[in-house]
Amino acid sequence: MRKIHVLEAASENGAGKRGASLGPAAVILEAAEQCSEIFRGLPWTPVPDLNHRYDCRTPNRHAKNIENLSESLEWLCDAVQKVLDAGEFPLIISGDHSNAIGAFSGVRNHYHNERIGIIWVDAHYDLHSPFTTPSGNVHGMALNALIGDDNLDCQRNEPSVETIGYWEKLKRLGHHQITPKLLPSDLAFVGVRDAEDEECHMVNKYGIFDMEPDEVDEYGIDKVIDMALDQLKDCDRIYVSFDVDSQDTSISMGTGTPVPEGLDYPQAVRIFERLFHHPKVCAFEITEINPMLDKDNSMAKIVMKLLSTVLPG
Ligand SMILES: [Mn+2]
Repeated sequence: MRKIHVLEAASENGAGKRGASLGPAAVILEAAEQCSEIFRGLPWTPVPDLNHRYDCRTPNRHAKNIENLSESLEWLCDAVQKVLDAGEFPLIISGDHSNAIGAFSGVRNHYHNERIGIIWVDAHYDLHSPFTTPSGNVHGMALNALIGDDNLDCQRNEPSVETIGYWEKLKRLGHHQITPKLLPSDLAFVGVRDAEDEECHMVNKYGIFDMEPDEVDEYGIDKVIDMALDQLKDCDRIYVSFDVDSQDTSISMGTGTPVPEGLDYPQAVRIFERLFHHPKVCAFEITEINPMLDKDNSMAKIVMKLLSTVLPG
């Protein structure tokens, strides 16, 4: 049994709405409320963030608050690497999805000679760049930063020199400033159903593995997981990122960008059961829980139930 180390990464500088920084706290609160034992005895490390510097008048309107992210995600990168260096398994409970840039960079630092893929369970592709984003929210750019393709075929914005400088720094996070960090062939999407044309262009250009919720219903979740693992069969390691908005809005609205017709609860359970302890999976992220947008902390309750299926206690 691997030794799990929880990293609380509360940065929400990449989100369009406030409150995702409270997601990790909402999960802790729920564990206490339920007298749950699942976190008892697990090392739990909070990672510093720069949420106090969030500025709604950020000068970087095509990558809002990237000036904070390019700095704070270095701490998460280092934290993930240290956990892996210690032989432990990082369970990252993060604020918004831009944290994946820091976390994956830390995985890349540790496994520097290995091929690392990603299973991205989400309602969104998060493949925008400052050159294509309609919102300027960096949580919608996480995978673009890792793939390192600015998607200039679909350029619609003229980011400032300052913004481009920070963006390049984010793409080069980690040792040796490596970019790209991820091959598009080593990425598998599950659950995406809310995408913009610019992102679809990249998915089509690279032929990225992509299973929408209706296809998950059609094939069955186990078959979809088999197919995703087969797509990543040449990878030595796999990073799993579970955005809670992959789930249907009937489960909870406690997330920044809820989208109807998502994954159902049994499908989410299978994703945890099949992937959390999979020998190739080297880190697992849960993200975008926003109790400010929730009722009765229901999303954190769902996350607790999902974690209970894979953590002892
Ligand atoms: Mn999402």
